[in-house]
Amino acid sequence: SFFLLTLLSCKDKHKKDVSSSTVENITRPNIIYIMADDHAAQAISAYGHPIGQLAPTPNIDRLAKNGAIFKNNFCTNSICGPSRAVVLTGKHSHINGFRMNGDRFDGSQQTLPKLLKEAGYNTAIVGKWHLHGYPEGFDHWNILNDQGNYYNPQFIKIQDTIHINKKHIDTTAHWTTKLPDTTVVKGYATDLITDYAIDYIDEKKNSDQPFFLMVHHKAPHRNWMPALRHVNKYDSVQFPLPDTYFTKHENSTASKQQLQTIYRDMYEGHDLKMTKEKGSPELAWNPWKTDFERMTPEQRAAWDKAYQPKNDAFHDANLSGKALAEWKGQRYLQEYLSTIASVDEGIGKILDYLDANDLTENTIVVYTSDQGFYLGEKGWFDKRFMYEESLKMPLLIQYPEKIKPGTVVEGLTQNLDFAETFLDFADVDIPNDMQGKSFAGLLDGTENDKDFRDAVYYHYYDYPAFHMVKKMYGVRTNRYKLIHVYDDIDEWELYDLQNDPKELTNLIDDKNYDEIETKLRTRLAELQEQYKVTEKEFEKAPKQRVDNAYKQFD
Ligand code: SGN
Ligand code: CA
Repeated sequence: SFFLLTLLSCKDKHKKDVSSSTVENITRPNIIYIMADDHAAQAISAYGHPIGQLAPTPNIDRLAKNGAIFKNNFCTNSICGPSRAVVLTGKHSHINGFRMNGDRFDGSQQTLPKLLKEAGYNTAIVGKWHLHGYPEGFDHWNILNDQGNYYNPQFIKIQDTIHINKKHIDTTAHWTTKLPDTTVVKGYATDLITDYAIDYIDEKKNSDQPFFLMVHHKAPHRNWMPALRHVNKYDSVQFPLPDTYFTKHENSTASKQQLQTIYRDMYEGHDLKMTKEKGSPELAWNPWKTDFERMTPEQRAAWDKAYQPKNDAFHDANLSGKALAEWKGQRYLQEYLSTIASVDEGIGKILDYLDANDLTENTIVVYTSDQGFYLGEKGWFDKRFMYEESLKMPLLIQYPEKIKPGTVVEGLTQNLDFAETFLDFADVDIPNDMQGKSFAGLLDGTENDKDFRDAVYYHYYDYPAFHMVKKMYGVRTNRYKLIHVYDDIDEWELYDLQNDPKELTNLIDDKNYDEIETKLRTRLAELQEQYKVTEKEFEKAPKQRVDNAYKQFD
């Protein structure tokens, strides 16, 4: 009767008769959605960037080899919680209600896991949640509190809500809420999340129900702490710093006023693991003590042993100015990339497990990141901007039944399309109010890259906040990008990605581009109408808040 109800509620496209429903359910694909946090495409070797070549990710690359790699996949709003909310709902931030980190996700709304569950899937999430409140629509969950920690992190399980429910523990407010010590799990976050994922698959592998599993890593989010087995992994590798590492951002006020420049805004202890002086393990500027203090004495000793020689060598070198800025860029890349090493190993473990258990053929495996990330381009770390490094999300998908090995997708896809695509593959109706569209046709070769989408819409709201990246929205086509930066400034930026892929020359005042600008403005207005963006979305923050935030974060 459960399936009967489900089938009766299906509207059109995929009508099935009841007698075949159980059979259909068995052949529905499992879906494993693996999402890292802040993993830049530049740091995945399959994408071909020089940094990725020096820090290969052979296991993530397996997905490209066995399946598809997406070259033009974009987020709608380059920040953690909002990206996750878009993936869950298939709707832009202003519709799903989660515009910026710190908002509360309305769990009562329609979501991908709920739709899959209704259609007969078993649904689960392990790892980072970061949406405030508890996951809804999942049969099983085991999530990090808030951002989570790399070492001995705290996990909250679906069962824990029963135990600690009366206290109403807000999963995101770990700095104000003390979770019970029983939630601390000894180990390294990436490895634990991988193990939890495999435990879940192991439990479900013989069931008649297909499963949908979201595996959300904390890594490689700031403060980039590698596993102990990787702490010296890239010590002797010189990574190429981008040639824009010292650019001045002449014609972008938002770029000039951001606070995410490696050599100016990173915390020397917390981020770069630099020490106060030679011979001492005591960290330089380390405002959030909890990342290191939670390590066991054994972990901390192993960590210090690995870092001491390289930190002492730094003190001996006595660097300053440009050389110091370059050293910091180098140290940042070493930390960031060695943190990714365990993510890649985890993907390998999951793929091997699927192979060994005959699950590969009928399982969709997705690898992506909640947004892109800066690896020193323009001097930056973090994301938020509508420029390519932060706008682009890596995306690789393997599904032997439907996707030919070595498929390259050039079409303009978005995280807005993920829910629709998975529903499509699962043969479940896609609700009309979802705003993206299934790109399944790009994967099985029935649709053309060029015809898929001509322009993507972007809207970032999180200002004033950490890193002080101003509010902006805009449109990106195959070749051009038009951005409106607003709030305490009112500035337009226009880039020709073909002639200026690094987005260094704002063409907004260039007469030769007047016609292109007009067309882009029209397309932007159309998209805002299509996606139901109203005046409310352009509200400014009170000036006092902006001023205070600059003082707080600088
Ligand atoms: C933390 C980081 C920021 C980062 C935000 C949002 N600082 O506040 O650098 O931009 O998270 O990241 S930290 O020192 O606390 O690590 S997001 O991925 O969750 O959106
Ligand atoms: Ca993120």
